[in-house]
Amino acid sequence: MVSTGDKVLLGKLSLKMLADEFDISSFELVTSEDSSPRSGIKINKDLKDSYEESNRFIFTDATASKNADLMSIEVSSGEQDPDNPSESTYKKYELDPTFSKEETNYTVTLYDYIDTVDLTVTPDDEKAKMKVKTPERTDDDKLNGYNGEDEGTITYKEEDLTSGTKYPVTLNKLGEPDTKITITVTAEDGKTTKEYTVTIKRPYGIIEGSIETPLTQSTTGKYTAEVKVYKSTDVSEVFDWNEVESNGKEQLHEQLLELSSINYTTDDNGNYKIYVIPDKYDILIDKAGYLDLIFKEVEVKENETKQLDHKELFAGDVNKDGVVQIKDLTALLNVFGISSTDHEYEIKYDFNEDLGIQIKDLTALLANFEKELEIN
Ligand SMILES: [Ca+2]
Ligand SMILES: [Ca+2]
Repeated sequence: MVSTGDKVLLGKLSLKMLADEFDISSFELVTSEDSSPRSGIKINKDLKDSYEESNRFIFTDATASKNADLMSIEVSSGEQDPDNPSESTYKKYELDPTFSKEETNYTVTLYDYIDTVDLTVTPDDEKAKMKVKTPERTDDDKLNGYNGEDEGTITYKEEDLTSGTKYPVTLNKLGEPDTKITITVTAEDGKTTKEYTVTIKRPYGIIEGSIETPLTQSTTGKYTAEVKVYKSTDVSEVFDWNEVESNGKEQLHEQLLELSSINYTTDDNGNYKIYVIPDKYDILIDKAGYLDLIFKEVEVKENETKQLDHKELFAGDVNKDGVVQIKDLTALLNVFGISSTDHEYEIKYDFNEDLGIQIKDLTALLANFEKELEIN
């Protein structure tokens, strides 16, 4: 209602909002704070209140915020231990580029042997809602929908993301495509959205090789062994390869088993193909009853395949001290003639894996007598 000071009705003022994203029901007339002369026009807001002190009115937009920005994205692993900082396993990974609200695409390059990272995201407006999409894995830990070639077929799961709370993301394995994380922010208005992506890259190289154990050829038809991969820096903290020759190899097997390693088993044909983070590695090929085979200081570069020589494994080192000797012979003779049903039977005596410990095993041991483990 627009009227003069003495309450003569001049007319009605109606306002129409042309943009539909405003909720007009929550609009309000607010007097301006500048000291313009009085207009002499009084506007009745309702029966009790009226405006007449100002010549200007402002509509306030009391509708929901359109802010769909993020305030921070953090990718980390491990836990912080505030009571004991030295015990903290927490590690924060750098985003490239550094976070800013305007930049929506980030990359993290990860050089750690970990399976998951934590994603902690905070929206700029606490009333905004967030969802996160991450690659889906199958029950047998495969990248769902991935056929080994086309990344477009990978399926993603979407879940709500809570502000400032760690969200665990299972990483794609070394050799698999990059892990793509998409965060969708929906502003308070429920309409304005913004998408941020974080791509986690895991540089890798490949160690490939093969072994054979001719003794098992005619029995199981398989060549299998354990392949243990050690970081050379971890090994060098315990011993120096240059001193192994002079200091003896008796303890080598035990020392290596005490260190943390990445463990694989060859396929039935003795082949192995291992995805590793670019670094220098020592590799132990271990088969019960057989002499160890070692490749030391194998340097693996990004996107390169390090091909290790095809090797035969030699039977007879029952006690795993790096040489086939009288100790192994004595151990074998102690169980000579038994079969796999006997409680004393162990595969380490049964070099040809035919489930009996007999002349074939003894012959193999004697054929390799005084042979030593091989370091390449
Ligand atoms: Ca031995
Ligand atoms: Ca046998």
